[in-house]
Amino acid sequence: MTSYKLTYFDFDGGRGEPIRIAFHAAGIEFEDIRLSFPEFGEQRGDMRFNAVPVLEIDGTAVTQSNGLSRYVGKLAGLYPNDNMQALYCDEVLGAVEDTYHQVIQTFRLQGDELKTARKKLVDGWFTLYLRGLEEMLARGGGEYFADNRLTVADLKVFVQIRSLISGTLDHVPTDLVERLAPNLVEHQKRIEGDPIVAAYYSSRT
Ligand SMILES: N[C@@H](CCC(=O)N[C@@H](CS)C(=O)NCC(=O)O)C(=O)O
Repeated sequence: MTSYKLTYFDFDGGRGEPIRIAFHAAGIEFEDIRLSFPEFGEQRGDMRFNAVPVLEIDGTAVTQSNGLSRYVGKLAGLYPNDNMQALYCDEVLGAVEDTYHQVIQTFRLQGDELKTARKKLVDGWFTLYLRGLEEMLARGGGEYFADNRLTVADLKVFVQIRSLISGTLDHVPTDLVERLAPNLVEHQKRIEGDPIVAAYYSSRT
């Protein structure tokens, strides 16, 4: 039997979370290594690109969250077979990834510098991004981003919108998504209530 070991931070979000949900959906056991920030600091030097997530498949390490989401998504039946639908799915994964890059640039800032950078992000990239995502959701039929069903694209967006709504990012208003892209709030609730996703979180409690 293939062994899987996923290493990511110890929180239910970010780049690692869609991969965990997809593993659960596939019914595949995996070692869920959750590092605290100090633990990551001790180990990052040994990791390719000094970053997580890292998936070890039978001991071979593989990085890059979107590729990992696609790989586990295929095992779970959460990735489209149709080329066009797969392209839609990939477009969404890439867009969310762009957002992580934008947000991370503000992580080390403090005080007024942080406030100014986050305001710029809200008025600039987030506005563009949320509208773009809504457009892609409409293209997919309004309920899912691709293939008219749950795919890893929905998981990736769900995790990020949940984080935006929850207010974990200082100076990003919690009603931003509701104001700019209300259909994404509906989507977030739909995915949270999806039996696969709900079962995953029940298994965590
Ligand atoms: N392109 C990579 C980016 C990985 C990445 O930057 N991961 C972040 C966590 S979400 C990280 O490990 N940051 C730690 C650091 O930069 O020191 C991916 O998609 O997996």
